Amino acid sequence: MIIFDERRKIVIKEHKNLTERKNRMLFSKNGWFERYEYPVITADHIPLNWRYDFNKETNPYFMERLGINAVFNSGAIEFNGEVYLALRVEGLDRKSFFAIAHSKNGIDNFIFNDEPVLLPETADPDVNVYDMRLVRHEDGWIYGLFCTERKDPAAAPGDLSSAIAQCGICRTKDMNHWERLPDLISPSQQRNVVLHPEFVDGKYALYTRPQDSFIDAGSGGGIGWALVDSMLGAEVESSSIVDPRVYHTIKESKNGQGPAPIKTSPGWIHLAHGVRNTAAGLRYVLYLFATDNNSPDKVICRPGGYFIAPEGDERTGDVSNVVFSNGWVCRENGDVLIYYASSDTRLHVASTTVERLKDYVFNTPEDPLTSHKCVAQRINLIRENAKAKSL
Ligand code: M1P
Repeated sequence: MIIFDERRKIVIKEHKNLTERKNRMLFSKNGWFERYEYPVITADHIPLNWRYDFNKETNPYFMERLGINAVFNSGAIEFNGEVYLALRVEGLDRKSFFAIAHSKNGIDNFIFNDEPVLLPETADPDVNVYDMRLVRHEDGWIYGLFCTERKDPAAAPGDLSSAIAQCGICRTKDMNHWERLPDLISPSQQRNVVLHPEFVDGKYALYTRPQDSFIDAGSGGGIGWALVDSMLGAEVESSSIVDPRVYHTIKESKNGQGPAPIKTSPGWIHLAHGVRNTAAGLRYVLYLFATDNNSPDKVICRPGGYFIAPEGDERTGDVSNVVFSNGWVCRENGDVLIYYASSDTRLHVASTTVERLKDYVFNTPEDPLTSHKCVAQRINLIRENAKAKSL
């Protein structure tokens, strides 16, 4: 019993220190956004009663019974004046689920709902669910679109990896009770499906990411766009490409819409992830682009290169060299909090403002696609700087 009491005391104290720790903004060299000293949520932040058995009789060594492996790709929304996250929490058993946590400043002191989300199932139960995008739609509901994964029924005997990815849909009014709607019907597998917050031509609009197989985008050309009549049985009948994959860029292998875009006066600002292949495996970075306010599927500006790439400790984890984002929040005063995960392991926040995002998006030159043109672009900057008095 001594072990139970001693360990319990230490574990509780350490958890309190971690979850009540203030976060600190770091200086930004590029000026686009600020990183923070600590990740906002890690596996260690998960409430202790979700992991330990607190009964002395059944757990004399005060052991963890249901450990957590990682907390990463999280949806985000402002609700009742606070930032709410729909966290992707992964148990040691590799199954992901959603947990809701909220914070006043969105930077630290997140408080978890009492229990994780027990997402209702459809007639075809999900094996794994992850990467929820939260969107307050103008129809009055908060939607959560996520990836639902099931074993591929056509997999050859012995193939225990092939899976089918599709978009699951749920909605809520209070961030506590979730109604499950039918999964998206689509001619191809889908991941990274995001609901646009406004009706377009009287229809619900979806950013899609058609893919030929579970991992490879294959002939899936990039971030897609589809209009559907209803979210109660949404079906993609035809789609077009908003932002294509491009040879020898940061989005050569795959890309995908991050959270829903933010509406600004020159256009919708989008955050997306781009993937390229390397000898060390896939590298995921985040990039921005803008689309027309009246036609959110028409790109009007494409700053070249990445906006956030994994840095320092972010570069290592379960799936190294990855940053991924499916949540950001634009607050009333124009502050923007970007929730990005590193290496499928932990969740970070970066802060910026709508004004800075607009400056970045509309003033960063587009990728000219060849080394020669990139050098010409840089020489132009150098020569303009020679005329500037501040160098
Ligand atoms: O492991 C990196 C990411 O891989 C997938 O993203 P995408 O479908 O674009 O390749 C997702 O499984 C994502 O959750 C994960 O972070």
